[in-house]
Amino acid sequence: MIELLYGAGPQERRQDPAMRAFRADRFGQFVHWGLYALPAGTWQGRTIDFAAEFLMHSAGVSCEDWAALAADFTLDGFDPALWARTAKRMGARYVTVTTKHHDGFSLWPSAFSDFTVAATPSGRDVLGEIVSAYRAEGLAVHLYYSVLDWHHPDWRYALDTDDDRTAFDRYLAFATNQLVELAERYPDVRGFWFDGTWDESVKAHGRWTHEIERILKARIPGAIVNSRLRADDLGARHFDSNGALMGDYESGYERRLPAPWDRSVTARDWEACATITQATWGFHHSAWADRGRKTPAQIVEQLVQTVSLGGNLLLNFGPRGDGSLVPSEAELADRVGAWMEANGAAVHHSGPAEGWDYPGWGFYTAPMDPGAADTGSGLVHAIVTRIPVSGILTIDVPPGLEVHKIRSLADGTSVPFTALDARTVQLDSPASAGMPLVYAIEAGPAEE
Ligand code: JFZ
Repeated sequence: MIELLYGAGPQERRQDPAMRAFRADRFGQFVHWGLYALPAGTWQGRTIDFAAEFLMHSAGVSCEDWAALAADFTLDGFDPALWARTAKRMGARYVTVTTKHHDGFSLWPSAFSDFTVAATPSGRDVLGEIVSAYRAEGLAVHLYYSVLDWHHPDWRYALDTDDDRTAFDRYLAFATNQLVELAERYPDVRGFWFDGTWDESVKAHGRWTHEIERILKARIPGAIVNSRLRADDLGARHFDSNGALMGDYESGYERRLPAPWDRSVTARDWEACATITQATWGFHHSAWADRGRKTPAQIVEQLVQTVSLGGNLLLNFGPRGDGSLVPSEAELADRVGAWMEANGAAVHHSGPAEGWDYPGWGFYTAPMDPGAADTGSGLVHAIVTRIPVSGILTIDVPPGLEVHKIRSLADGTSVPFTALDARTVQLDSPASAGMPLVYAIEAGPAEE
């Protein structure tokens, strides 16, 4: 054991109401919105097929030129109530919204910066309107904050000189001010999602990452903070130098998921974030971004794979520069929502199905019942995402259990099956239904 002042806290998994609610939610909406949605990947006629929120950097735009975009941030199509309804219909139970991305533009009228919505034509508190709209729909709100800041003169990537160190200390004081301001202005948010913490400068300030987590949790009891914030005394990130998770949940799975059979991840809380598009978080207008757009079935598959492994999925939306939703993203939300309407019981309040091994043709999830220790009996949901060519689904029943009944979750109809032996059940697989089919399997102790 290495002695650490700023390593992981003593607690194991949090079991307080906020954390339990977060865990049970399973599905969240990520929103990346800022000035970058206006140029949407093109600067002065040059389209860069790379993340739109990186355009200032990738097109080499000066701070002054980038800041001029604020004049065009007119919110003509901005309807936060519609965003919130869309997210809710999709089955998301929370939203994580960018308050300040790497370009440094603050979506709230921060007292600590001139580069905020206060300098846009409307001057409206955009973030405040978003928070209120989602809260009104009953969704929890988490605030994304990039520590990396291309706009602030005191930001440093590395600390090579005393001047760098002094400047960066000023920068961290600024970030602290902004974060405390966020906690004060929006006290009913549930958590903070940190980003832009990978540079040497931040890694050398494990103490600050530790301190800001403590400060935010003192302001907002129960606040949930992702592991990406944290570095320890030695600069180890996410997991401290002793291998313990820092923050409340692991947030390293980005545009990828743990392998379907990797049960090791069920030991902790985690959240993966995913794009609908190929590799842009902010709105990008080009065919390059559209090319990789996932279908509703792909999104559902990622979601159930995540839930089967005890994680949450944060699915990104990148509204357009005027604040309107991208039509194909709104449509995808509706189609995922239609599936969730019928099958959400396999997602919300669900987690890994203890004892049910990865079947290859899809995923098992089980209702989360924190009270019941003997999981593995009762109800299990089988989500079929990959139909076997043979047309036969084989279910390997955990030892000591037997299957009593199988029905279709969506319409309740009972599904015939054959018990080949104590451990093996077989049924005719569905024909392609377009969207994953969910079977509710009722199992109980095997009669000797
Ligand atoms: C970061 C941001 O740079 C990006 O714009 C977006 O906000 C995303 C959610 O987070 O990008 C990352 C961060 C971490 C990894 C990859 C991209 N990573 O750990 O592989």
